[in-house]
Amino acid sequence: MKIKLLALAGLILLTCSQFLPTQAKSSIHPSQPSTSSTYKVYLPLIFKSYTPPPPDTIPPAVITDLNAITGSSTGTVDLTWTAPGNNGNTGTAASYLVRTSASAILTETDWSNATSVTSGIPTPQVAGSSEHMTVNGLTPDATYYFNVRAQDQVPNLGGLSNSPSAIAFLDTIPPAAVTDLAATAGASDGSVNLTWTAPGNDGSTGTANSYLVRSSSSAILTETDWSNATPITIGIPTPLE
Ligand SMILES: [Ca+2]
Ligand SMILES: [Ca+2]
Repeated sequence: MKIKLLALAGLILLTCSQFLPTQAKSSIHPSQPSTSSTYKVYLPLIFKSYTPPPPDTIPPAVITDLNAITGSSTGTVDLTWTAPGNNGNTGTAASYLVRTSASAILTETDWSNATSVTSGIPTPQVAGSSEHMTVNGLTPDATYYFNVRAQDQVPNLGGLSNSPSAIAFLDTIPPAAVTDLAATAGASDGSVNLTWTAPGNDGSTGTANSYLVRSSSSAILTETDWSNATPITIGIPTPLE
């Protein structure tokens, strides 16, 4: 197709050149000697008017489906919403602003008084996409309200979203009890080796945060025994999975 078009363009050029004045022919075929003492070159003049694009005055659309649910790790809430666009619901916004408060964020004054969420905010996807983020560092078991609005590159700021609430995740499930603790004489004077199987964060699932180890001259079988035992502070490993 490209070769055919080139051939056609060449044919038109040759055909047209038959009707051009001699000087013009010379400009098309510079290898041919000019018949005139004055060599004129005819240059096509292209008048190109430049109109700057109109300024962007259209903000992203209001987010109307913000959803907040309790997260899955300590002090978190998960937010989801549908991405607005750069202009209403068209295109892609430049960034999101997320704020949280102990009460609903329904007015610009509420927004001004709310706390900015600064980490975990996603980069906007094209309008209509599903957005998700986890808000971290919240007080477990406390209720938080949220508001998310988008802005474009100008920035034109979108309006306030709906303001749902959720309770920050509180972990109420302790690690499982260690049931296979074994103690053997250590290799050096005054040392004992302890071995056990790691429990999880929730029962036997996940990874615990830390271990507490205590010793006593008698068996530690009850919470009272535990209270009276001596904490060991050196050599305690970080829990494994
Ligand atoms: Ca815009
Ligand atoms: Ca847990």
